[in-house]
Amino acid sequence: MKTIYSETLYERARELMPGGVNSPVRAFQSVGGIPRFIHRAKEQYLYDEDGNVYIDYIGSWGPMILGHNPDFVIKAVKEQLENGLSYGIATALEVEMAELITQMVPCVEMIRMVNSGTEAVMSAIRVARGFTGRDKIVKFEGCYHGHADAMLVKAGSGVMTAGIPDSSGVPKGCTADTLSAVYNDLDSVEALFSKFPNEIACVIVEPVAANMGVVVPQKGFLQGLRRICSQYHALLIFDEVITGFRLQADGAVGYFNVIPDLVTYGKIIGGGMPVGAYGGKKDIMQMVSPLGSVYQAGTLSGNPIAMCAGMHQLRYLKHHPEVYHHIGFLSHRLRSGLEEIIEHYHVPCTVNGIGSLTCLYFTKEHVTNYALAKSANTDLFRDYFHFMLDNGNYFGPSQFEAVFVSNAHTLREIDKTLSDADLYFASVFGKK
Ligand code: KE4
Repeated sequence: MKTIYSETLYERARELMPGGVNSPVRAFQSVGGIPRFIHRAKEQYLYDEDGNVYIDYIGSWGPMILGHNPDFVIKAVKEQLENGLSYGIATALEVEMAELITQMVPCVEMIRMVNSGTEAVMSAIRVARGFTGRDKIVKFEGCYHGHADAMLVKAGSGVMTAGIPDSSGVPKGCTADTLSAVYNDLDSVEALFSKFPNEIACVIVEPVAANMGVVVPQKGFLQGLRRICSQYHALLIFDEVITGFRLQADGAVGYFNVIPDLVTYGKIIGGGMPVGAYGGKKDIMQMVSPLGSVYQAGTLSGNPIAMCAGMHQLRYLKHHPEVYHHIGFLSHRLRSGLEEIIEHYHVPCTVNGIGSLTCLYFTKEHVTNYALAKSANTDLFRDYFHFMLDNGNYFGPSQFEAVFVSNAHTLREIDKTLSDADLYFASVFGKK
């Protein structure tokens, strides 16, 4: 595959940006090789600067649930552009967006728009601390909640990919109140509450842990977190930056039927534009400035172009539940096809997934938490990743990221990807 333009761009980029990228996972650090610089995207396909075409299994890490550039979203954004890019003043679009999200997820009674998932989580944590008057927070090893200081403790995603369980530059004081528990292990949560019964402001959890690959909550896990938080008067925060509006229209809240006190969003609600949000029970959200004493602000929060793109995508999801059937069906096909292949060639892999989120782990272990995810053979993953990339399948360049399927994908792409995977495993593990 020709990659000369990507190589040239990467050389220039590395002189100007740390690692040549604006977000670490894009740098191919754990898989090596040249990141393919994308020129454009449409529906389920990416087109790089060298003219290569790829099936997109990254989808901008979740936002592009309908595929790239749905015509109706682009049309609406083009029209909105004529009205201006940003005002820093209240708009009807923000009211309509707030009405839409609170209608789609009724436990979100009040919401605040921000500009990223990180900002949403950072703000929700501050609100939980302000509302409870407590300082400690509980997160789970391997879960990633953005790069706010307090969250960079045994985080997932790029932090896990880089193998740095914590980050330098984060003063001890910033993480002193961040307690880590083990995903799918309620005892590890109970132990923290027994030790600090009146000091924990909140438990924040990815309802599906999609930043250490894809780890699905075991039966009763989320319900258990709800029970423990209620028992100790701590808030339960669902970080739905990935699962929100992806598992189904009302996200993990509806899918698992567990009601958190606060929910954070990102990705899908921006339709590809920089958007995050946090919301929940009105009495909690009324803590937020200018109404309450918890300060939070943002120049471009509720930006009209971002609201327009996000709202049109959300409206489509609200009125077309068949999207979830389609992306779930294709993802199930991908997972069962991969399982058939790894079984046939006796490959040391397992497949996790739920809805349109999938992960092929290069370990025989059934991955239910961070320690098991870390047992994956990242060298094997690297070899598989490049074979698939060179054959036109653009997966996330890390064993610890999810595979995203969009409504634009069809059986044709899934079957092509499976046939490429079959070729790879046959070449490495022997003929069928
Ligand atoms: P952002 O600040 O990147 O918009 O959102 C942070 C965040 C918060 N919570 C969850 C559950 C998330 O998955 C994320 C960000 N996800 C990663 C993908 N694993 C973003 C990709 C990247 O860092 O480039």
